[in-house]
Amino acid sequence: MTLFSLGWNSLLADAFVSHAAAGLVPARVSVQHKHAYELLAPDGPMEAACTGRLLHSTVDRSALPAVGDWVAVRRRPGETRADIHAVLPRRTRFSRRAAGEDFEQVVAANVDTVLVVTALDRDYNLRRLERYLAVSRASGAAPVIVLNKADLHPDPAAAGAEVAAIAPGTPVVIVSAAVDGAPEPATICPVASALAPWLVPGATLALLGSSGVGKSTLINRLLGEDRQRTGGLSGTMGKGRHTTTRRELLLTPSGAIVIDTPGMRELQIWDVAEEDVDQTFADIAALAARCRFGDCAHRGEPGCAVQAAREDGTLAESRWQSYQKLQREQAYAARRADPELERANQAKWKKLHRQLRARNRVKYGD
Ligand SMILES: Nc1nc2c(ncn2[C@@H]2O[C@H](COP(=O)(O)OP(=O)(O)OP(=O)(O)O)[C@@H](O)[C@H]2O)c(=O)[nH]1
Ligand SMILES: [Mg+2]
Ligand SMILES: [Zn+2]
Repeated sequence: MTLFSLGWNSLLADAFVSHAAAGLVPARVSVQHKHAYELLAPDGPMEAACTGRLLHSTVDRSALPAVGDWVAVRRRPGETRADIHAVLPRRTRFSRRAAGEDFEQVVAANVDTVLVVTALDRDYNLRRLERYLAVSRASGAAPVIVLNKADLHPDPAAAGAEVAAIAPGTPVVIVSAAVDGAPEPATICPVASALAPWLVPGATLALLGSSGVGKSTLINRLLGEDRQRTGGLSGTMGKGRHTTTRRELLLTPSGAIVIDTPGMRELQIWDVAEEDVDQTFADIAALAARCRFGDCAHRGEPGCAVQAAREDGTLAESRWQSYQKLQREQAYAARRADPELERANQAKWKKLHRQLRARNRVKYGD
């Protein structure tokens, strides 16, 4: 194993110069436990913990190591244990709002391709896909949609076309991980060949999606062995249980690095830019560009192309609603991240309320 087979590159090497001078070595986080980490390095795996100094100097917990991160460590002589002194800058990071909390949770760092996995069964949900695509774009990684369990769908190609229509520009692959290798309809490609364009040596792929869609089954196909536990007993385990309970970075024989993750029940947006939402809804952005007024809010203004498309059915109402919901969440997230913007927003509302009050005073007198 070399640094490069773990995803190392020249940018990281540049960022590491000062750490190397301090006698530290690079390693990549493969598993994150509550207080400890498992790392991969050219001379083997190690267990590690952050130094007290790193913990105390880190104000924002999202800056602490996450799976996929590169860290600068000092190995304890004669031990497989190490101390993490620093986290290298992240090229990309897939973040969400931690479930039920208000802080950023880095799901995976330094990911090149996010495989957004959906099953062609009850899980299939276009609105959730849109959400994953927007967050993937915001992460800096390129999304690829993987429609799994094609064997359970009467017409997988039609489902693929439907998904492609809501995800312009995003590749869609249709697979059947559990029955891979068996004789299949020609439309279903074996997992490894379907994903070949992204299975590049040194590239990092993260598999994300709801529990039970087949992320670990897909990874086992890529590993060529049944290493990851899969939800074979999901029926008896009861609903809502995750088979995979931790995020883990694994090396595949193709040379690509994959990150398995526990299914996400919900994907709350943490930090998504307006452009990421607009790119996800490129069709709506293109319509909006044709509205008569540059600042059209698409709420009944004359010459509104969005309104016209909703009326003639070219823009599905569900997609429009989905866009608006994501846009509201994006705006909320942006305000929280930017106190200046939040103050401006509050001032705007205060002014609006004052005007309303003044108007009511004139109307009703008081
Ligand atoms: N019919 C069918 N079943 C599949 C396919 N892929 C996976 N499964 C089954 O779906 C169940 C869940 O698969 P997992 O790979 O454990 O799903 P997961 O996404 O890793 O789930 P979590 O780890 O809980 O997030 C297992 O029983 C698999 O055998 C497929 O292509 N077709
Ligand atoms: Mg799993
Ligand atoms: Zn408009």
